[in-house]
Amino acid sequence: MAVERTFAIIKPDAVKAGHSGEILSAIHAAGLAIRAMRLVRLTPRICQGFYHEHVGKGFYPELEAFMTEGPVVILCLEGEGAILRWRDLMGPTDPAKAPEGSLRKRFGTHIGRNATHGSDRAESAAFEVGYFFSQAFDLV
Ligand code: DAT
Ligand code: MG
Repeated sequence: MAVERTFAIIKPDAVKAGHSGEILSAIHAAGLAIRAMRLVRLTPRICQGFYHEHVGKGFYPELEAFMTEGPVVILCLEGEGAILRWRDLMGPTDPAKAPEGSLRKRFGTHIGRNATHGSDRAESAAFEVGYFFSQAFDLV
């Protein structure tokens, strides 16, 4: 399996509830390396660009309101098969369907407030890492 980079967010619900440390611990325990990390507050415009594939869907206004309601931790993670491994650690989109021990089961409350984000494939990982982080200054 190839070494990959993926993009992750600790969403506003998890940051506000004080779960950032436990989520970072899970990243370390899984052997994923942190290549960039920053606490930021998304604006509606930044959120629209990031979630461009979802703009116009019925749930998008709720998604934008949630993602801009407070600070988030943005991360670039790296490791063997990092894209799928981070998705597996998070669990599925809906916390109600997530397995015991997964991050969305532990820290999410429902599909609209699900604690974490992870890129779903190589193309979105490349776009999302580049959307938030600069190769020259942020990625170590
Ligand atoms: P994922 O975050 O698992 O990649 P996605 O890309 O389909 O899921 O959707 C992005 C986010 O939008 C998701 O984390 C939560 C929100 N969302 C998706 N479907 C939703 C729905 N039916 N109702 C409310 N929010 C939804
Ligand atoms: Mg997605």
